[in-house]
Amino acid sequence: MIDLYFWPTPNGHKVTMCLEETGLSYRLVPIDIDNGEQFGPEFLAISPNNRIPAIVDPDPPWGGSPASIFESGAILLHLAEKTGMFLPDDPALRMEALQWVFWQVGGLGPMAGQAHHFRHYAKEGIPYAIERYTREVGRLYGVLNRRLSGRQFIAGEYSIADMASFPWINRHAKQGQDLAAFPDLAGWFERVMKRPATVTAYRKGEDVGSARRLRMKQAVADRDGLSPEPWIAQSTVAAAAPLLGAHGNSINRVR
Ligand SMILES: N[C@@H](CCC(=O)N[C@@H](CS)C(=O)NCC(=O)O)C(=O)O
Repeated sequence: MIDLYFWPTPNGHKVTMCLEETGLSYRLVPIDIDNGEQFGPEFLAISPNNRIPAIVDPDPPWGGSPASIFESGAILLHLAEKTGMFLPDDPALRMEALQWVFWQVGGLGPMAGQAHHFRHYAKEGIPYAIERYTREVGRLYGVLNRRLSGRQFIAGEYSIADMASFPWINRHAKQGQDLAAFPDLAGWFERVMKRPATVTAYRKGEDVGSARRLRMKQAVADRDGLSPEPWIAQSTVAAAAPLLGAHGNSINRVR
């Protein structure tokens, strides 16, 4: 069974989407990036960049001992190669799909992440940065919109290129984008959103985040002597308590 080190963020959702589509069995290992768990030494051994997602595949196609893999694009490629699914066999089409995976991890993801940061998390509002990243994300949406003109999916058949981009486009409002301005992108967005694997992936992912957030909230309330929240089992509160104050929040966090 594959272990996915996960938090419900766009880069995390890419991998649950792919795992659900392929039918591989997997287990979610929560890494709460809002509370610094990405900086723990055990996770660093798996993900040298201290970021989710990362996987441990106990049975890599090349044999030998379990393989840890970080970077969402590399993980998607690994899962596609392992299963022979979601990457075209034809070499020219395969290269088309890969170009769009690289476009996402090198362009759309980082720019949208900066837009999230400056629009919602920066300690002070910096109009230049907000304008710069919102405009650049809008330009990238235009690029994807053109690519999708006359196509159902980014590389013809549904592929890891679609799984890479969807979770970022899913946060369009947070990036100050209106999908109505990008009709072909909007049509694609609806098609991907309705896939059963997408629905399941998001449900499982959000469950992880909300369960952990509730435990943390209760643990803080307990520590500070506030009234307990009765719907949370006390055993789960105890399990969350050691996490408190471990690392604090990361100001530069990208999600
Ligand atoms: N290039 C990386 C980016 C991964 C990334 O930025 N992950 C975010 C969540 S979406 C994270 O772990 N942030 C933690 C932090 O900033 O400390 C990938 O595609 O996997």
